[in-house]
Amino acid sequence: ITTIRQQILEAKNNGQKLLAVLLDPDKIVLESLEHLIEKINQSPATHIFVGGSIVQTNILEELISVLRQKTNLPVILFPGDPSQISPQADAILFLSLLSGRNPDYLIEYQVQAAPILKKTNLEVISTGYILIESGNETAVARVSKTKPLSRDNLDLVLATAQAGEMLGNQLIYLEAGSGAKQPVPLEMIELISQNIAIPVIVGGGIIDLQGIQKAYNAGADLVVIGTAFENNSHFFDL
Ligand code: 1GP
Repeated sequence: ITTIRQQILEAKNNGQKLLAVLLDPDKIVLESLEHLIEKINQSPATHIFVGGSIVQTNILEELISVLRQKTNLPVILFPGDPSQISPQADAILFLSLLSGRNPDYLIEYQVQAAPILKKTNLEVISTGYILIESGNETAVARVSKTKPLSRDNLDLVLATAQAGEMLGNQLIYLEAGSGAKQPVPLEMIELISQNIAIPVIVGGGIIDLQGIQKAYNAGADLVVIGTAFENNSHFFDL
């Protein structure tokens, strides 16, 4: 059996681009979920990410069980903290917030999550998570109490991504933050993707199809769309 990580790596090596729709359990109205999933199934999406900085509601399990029934797309947890683990998903991005210096998001939450994950069959995908300044304060920065890396300091972002790769991260996620004013700069995507061997995920503030294409052209292997689809379920319609 090939793992989701292997599939992402193979797609990268074949030049095939991937697209994830991010569903935030806190923003989903279960009544509208069937419609949303129908739109996702008609879209070019290859993956569904589930998570958010803070998930207060208890609809995570319900959300994933409906996803399981209504779509064949792989469901990947993208958690803000260890409370957002569901054994029903396929995989989890096991994130380390490399741009920050808050030990909770570098190791404490991972220590708390490990024994929980050991009791599930979730595929654990080690992911270096790098928050980039986006022109506004996003929830990730607020909740994690960390500062994003400057948009202009390409050297520091590259060193951070390379350190993540050396630490054994299997993916690097360049994140502008949900609802970012400005997405991750294209030259940054280009520099990072050309100088690490692992796949690069890019998300935050991408609001149109051209934005997705530009990120791909710059070297993103997987693009994440959250807010734009949340605001308009016809986002992917041609
Ligand atoms: C956030 O990268 C994702 O973690 C998606 O961001 O909501 O801005 O699309 P948006």
